[in-house]
Amino acid sequence: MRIDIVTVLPEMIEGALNCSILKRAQDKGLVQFGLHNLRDYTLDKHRRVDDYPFGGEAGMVLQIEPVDRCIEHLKSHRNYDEIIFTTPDGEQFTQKTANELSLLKNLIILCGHYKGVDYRVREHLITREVSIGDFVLTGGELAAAMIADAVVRVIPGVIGDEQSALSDSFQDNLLAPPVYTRPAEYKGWRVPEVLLSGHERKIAEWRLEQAHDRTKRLRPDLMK
Ligand code: 6GU
Repeated sequence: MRIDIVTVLPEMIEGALNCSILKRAQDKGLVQFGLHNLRDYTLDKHRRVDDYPFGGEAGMVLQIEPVDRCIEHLKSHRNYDEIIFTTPDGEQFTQKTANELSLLKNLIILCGHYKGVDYRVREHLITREVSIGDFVLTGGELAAAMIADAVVRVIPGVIGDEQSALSDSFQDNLLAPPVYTRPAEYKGWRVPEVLLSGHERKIAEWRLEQAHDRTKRLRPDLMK
């Protein structure tokens, strides 16, 4: 899979893509990232990519020209399955969205800008608008990094079989059960005995029961 991210702040995203599991996924050839600075696509001699809004509101608006030129440039190299725009008024990004997007071959994520982008970008250039929750970020960069992370980690082979992404919280609408590691006792706080028993069936039952209990208590909305 290939993910191209278009942004005015590539440095805000770069670190997130180039460490740990996402780094290994790139090294294994399971994903390829492209980071594109919008300023490289403007014809403006001062490399400006935003301007005052028509109608006189506060704040600056990202112009359509650099966005269009960048997307056209990318499209001249590949066919894209989806061109996503990150914005707080988009559809809610969920595990289901991540699973769906992980099946695509080529994806563009265009990062939103604090005061918005020229609406013609949204009307004509993008195919899907995504929000990561009901709160507002300074820009879409952290959202884009988060989407890339959630999408890439469910690509088969990115995470080892033992810690399969299929046992994640939310994959089956259940929160994950608690996990523990050595020592079995610390300051008198003990690990649940069943986990030390070696009894596989009982352990599986315990985990499922814990998943149900935690979901009912913490996220009853998922149980419906
Ligand atoms: Cl995708 N962008 C911004 N700027 N804020 C957000 C968001 C996205 N999702 C939630 N808040």
